[in-house]
Amino acid sequence: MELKVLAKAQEILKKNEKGGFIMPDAGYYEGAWLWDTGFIEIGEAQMHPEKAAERLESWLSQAQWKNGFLPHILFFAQKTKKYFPGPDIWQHDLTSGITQPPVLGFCALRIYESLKEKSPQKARQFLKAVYPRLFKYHRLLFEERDPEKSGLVSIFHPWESGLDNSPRWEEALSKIMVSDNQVKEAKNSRKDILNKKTASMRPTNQDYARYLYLVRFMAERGYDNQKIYPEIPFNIKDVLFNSVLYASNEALILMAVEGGEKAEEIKNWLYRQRQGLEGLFDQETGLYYDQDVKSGQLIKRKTIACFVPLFAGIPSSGQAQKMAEIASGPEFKGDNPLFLIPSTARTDPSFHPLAYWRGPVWLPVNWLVLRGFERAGLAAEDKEMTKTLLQLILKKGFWEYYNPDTNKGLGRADFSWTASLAIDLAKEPNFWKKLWRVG
Ligand code: 2M8
Repeated sequence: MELKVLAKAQEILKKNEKGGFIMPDAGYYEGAWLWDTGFIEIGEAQMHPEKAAERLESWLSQAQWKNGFLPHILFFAQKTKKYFPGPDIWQHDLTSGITQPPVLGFCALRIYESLKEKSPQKARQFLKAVYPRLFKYHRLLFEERDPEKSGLVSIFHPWESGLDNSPRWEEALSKIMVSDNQVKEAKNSRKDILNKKTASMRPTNQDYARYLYLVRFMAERGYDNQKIYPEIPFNIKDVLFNSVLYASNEALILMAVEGGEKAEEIKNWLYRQRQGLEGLFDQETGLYYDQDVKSGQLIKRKTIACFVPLFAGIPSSGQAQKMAEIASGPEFKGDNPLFLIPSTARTDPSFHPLAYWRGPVWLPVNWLVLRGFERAGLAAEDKEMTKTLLQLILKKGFWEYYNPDTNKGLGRADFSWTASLAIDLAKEPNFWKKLWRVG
């Protein structure tokens, strides 16, 4: 099984290569996305560590803004053929103006460790190139996206969460009023609407009108976080984003130690973060939720994001055990013989098995939870999910997402992060356990 997965996965990653990067897929996404790149290079690190190191270095040096910010897309050209919104909307050279879940810290550590086995000198050079960039990005997040020093950084756009049309964002978005003309404009701009089969699964034109409203809100303020933070209608402490940032900070500490750097500032972030994340736990339901900065309330919608604090080692062992029971119970796994976690709970009023992040199973977030089970010492759940995810991919192919009832592949075929994370699962490395020793 392992060899078959590895061969096909590598074929896909090769096919999706362009301009020195690996795109999410070869057909629609015309650029290199932040968290896709992170997940892609985690798999690549295990096959071609030198290339993975080169690509991450080059992505960081081309995408990073002067102030340290890392945008969520580095485009290949000033004009996109199909993908919307392209650089003309973002108004920031070849990049977008928002970020994405900060997975690059633990991705860089993964590459560093593989490279060290092959060439310690190259590994040191890689560390020297990427560590300061990642540190600067994290510092910016803590200084400008958490001015109140809660230990939790804010996101300003649903796309920053990576789980674009998650029901978690419904209420905050409903407060943004958009006119019929704005909805029409969104409709006319979206070429993916031409592909009827996929378009019906993706966010609606109404959603897009609001997404564009938020982009313009930020662009008009020159992407100045100080101006945006107090005014933007969408200001959320996202539980997945912050858990991933925690794990990337742990990775930065390991890298700092390797490179002889001081890690005090990062340790302080971790201390504050742990308190912030613990505050997102809801006793009644046994899960972790996002917090809306405007209302101060937890957004109690059950989605896969509720489980991601496991990846950061935040839940106590009792909490983790209960979370595993919820994940494998009727609300999430349901009757599916495979242990897969849908993006949204089956009991949520907005659950739909075909609707993008409102139900379908996505590999990267399942991977975060599975590694979270591993971290919590829940070996049975970890093993079972690894087995079923590989079975799913072998039987159905490397899709962007899957129907949680029928397991049918959906969205775009031959998707890069599905391929690269399949490599990580098939090789069953002990690598991640090493990361967990810090914290
Ligand atoms: C999807 O998001 C982009 C916007 O960033 C889109 O729909 O146009 C999401 O699935 C996101 O998580 C992912 O990084 C991106 C590329 O795969 O596509």
